[in-house]
This record gives sequence, structure tokens and C-alpha cells, in this order.
Amino acid sequence: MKSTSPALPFAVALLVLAGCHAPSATEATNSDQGEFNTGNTPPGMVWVPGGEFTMGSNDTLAWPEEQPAHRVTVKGFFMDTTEVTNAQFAAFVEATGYVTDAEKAPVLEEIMAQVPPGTPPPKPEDLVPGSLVFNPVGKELHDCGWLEWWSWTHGADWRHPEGPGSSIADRMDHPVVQVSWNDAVAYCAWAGKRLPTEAEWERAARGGVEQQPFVWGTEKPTDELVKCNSWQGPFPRENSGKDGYVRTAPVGRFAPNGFGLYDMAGNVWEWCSDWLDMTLYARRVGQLVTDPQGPSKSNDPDRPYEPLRAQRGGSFLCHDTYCWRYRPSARQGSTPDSGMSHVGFRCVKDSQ
Ligand SMILES: [Ca+2]
Ligand SMILES: [Cu+2]
Repeated sequence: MKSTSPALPFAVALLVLAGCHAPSATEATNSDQGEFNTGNTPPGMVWVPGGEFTMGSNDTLAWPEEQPAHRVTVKGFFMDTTEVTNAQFAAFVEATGYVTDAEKAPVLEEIMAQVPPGTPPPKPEDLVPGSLVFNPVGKELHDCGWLEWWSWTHGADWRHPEGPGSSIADRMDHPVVQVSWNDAVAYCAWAGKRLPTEAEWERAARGGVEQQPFVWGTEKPTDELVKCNSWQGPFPRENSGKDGYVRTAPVGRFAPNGFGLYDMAGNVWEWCSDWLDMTLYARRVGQLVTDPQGPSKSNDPDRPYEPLRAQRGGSFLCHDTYCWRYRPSARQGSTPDSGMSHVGFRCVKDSQ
């Protein structure tokens, strides 16, 4: 049995986090010789050709953990054209009886291992199944405290993304959310696939084009210019939903990138297989890294007690005034047992 429980919600609620930092320039190179698919393409997937590319970014939009840009090579692989949907996840649960992390009561010891020593324990009444749900903040914000808009919600899980009373009945073609990294790995194994590495994900998201700030090129999304399912309006108070969606959108509603992949920007964050190390790229400078699998453990100086798995792609909550992480080099992470209402995944598969 896996040892898992949603510890992140408590850890998050108890830690003070400051997410504001300023970005920093650009390079352009091109190399796309690489591997072509010789086998049959599995249904719902496309071939992402292998090759060398520039991972990370030195662009003015890039956060520190995206820098410095460096050369990486990956082997070719198949990737799901869309995020895994509620319908697909339901088929997995139907076939296997799988129970997600958000549906299990948290274990106190596991929570306490993820917070600074001396942190008071959560209230006993909070040790019930649940997950993190985004709620708009209706007042002025104090700096960057994202604890202000995430609520630990009893009974929130993949079938009830916003908690009891919410339903996915009319969202079967939307990406599944409230799934943990553990849940995503279990789904991939059942499907005969796996999660992408961060390098594979970024190779795929860039669509064969070197060092563009966005998966579609250079146009910056604004409240008027809709390019993906993101946020329009004053974040985090009021999402106007000008792109048609206040939360998740059905997969594949916006234009695909150069490899035919949909929603590589926005809609939901996507789990990757790697541990998240915010300072990783500094150690790669001057080397050509081949098929990196990520570091052996996570490292985020702002969240030292939490083991973090990487996520990519940004979500329906991203806005140009706040995080602008709907870019191919943007990175974030969560503990492997935590689900959130804006995090899902897609799978990859090796050739042959
Ligand atoms: Ca939207
Ligand atoms: Cu964002």
C-alpha cells in the first residue's frame, strides 16, 4: 500500500509564503534534427520528436526558477494530445476501484512532517478527507499571500471539485482535477503510460520552436487578447470569464501548439514526474543535459519541509498581473499527495 494523505493543505495553511519576485533576457537557437516516430501512434496521442532544445528561459518574463536557460536533449516520445479528462479518469476508477488521496483522511504524523518544528497541529475536526479549492478574494489583497484564496474544503475530491454539492456531471470532457501526483502516477500505470519529465513536458510545450515566451509565440495574453483558458479581470477578486470559462474548460477548446498538443498553456497545471528543485538550472549551465529525470529530492527554499513534485503549464487562474505562468518554461510544485482545483495531468508513452 502507498502511504499517502493530503498533507499539503495543512502545511500550506500553516506556512507563511511570499511568492513575489521579479523576473530577468533571451537567446535564440534552433536545432531540431532528432528522431521520428516509426511505430503506430496510440489513440489520443501525438509523437513529440526528440532532439536538442533550450530549456528554461532568460526572458524578462521568466521567474528565477526558470533561469538560466540551458541546452537539453530528449528522446522522442508519444504524448496525450489533451489533459486527462473526467471521463477518462472515471473509466480508470471504474476498472480498478482506485481511491484518490483526497478521498482519504489525512494522517497527523504525515502532516506534521511537512511543517516547521513547533507548528501547532491541525484541529482534529480537520482530519477528514478534503482538498484545496480556489475561492475568489473579494477584498484588497495583502501582498502575494496566496493562502488568502485557497480553502481547505472537506469533501472536495475529483468528483466534487469545489466540495460537496459540486459535480462533474456536466464536465466529463474537462480535465480531471483534485488528483494528487500519486493518483496521476496510478492512472498512467493503468493506461500503460507514464508522467512526462519536466524536460519532456517543456520540449513538447514549445512545439518545435526555440525560445518563444508562449507556446503560441510572442503575443502576450491580456484581458482583451484570449490565447488560452486563463483569468480575465482583476485577480483574484473577479474572473470575468471572457475566454468562456471561469474554471476549467473542456479539453481542446483553444488552438493546439506546433506538435498538435492542446492546453499546454492554461486550463490546468499538469503534474510531471520530477521532484521540483527551484535552483536546479544553475547547476546545469555549460553542460548539454541528456534526458534529465530531475533531481533526487525537491528543493524550494520557501517551502523547506514539503517534498514537492513539479507541475507545468499554468491554469485558468493565471493572469498577467499576478503569476503569468502560462508559459512553457514556468514551473511550480506541490506535495505528491495533494490535489487542487486547478491541477490535473496528461501522460506520455515511450515508442515501441
Ligand atoms: Ca478562463
Ligand atoms: Cu498562475
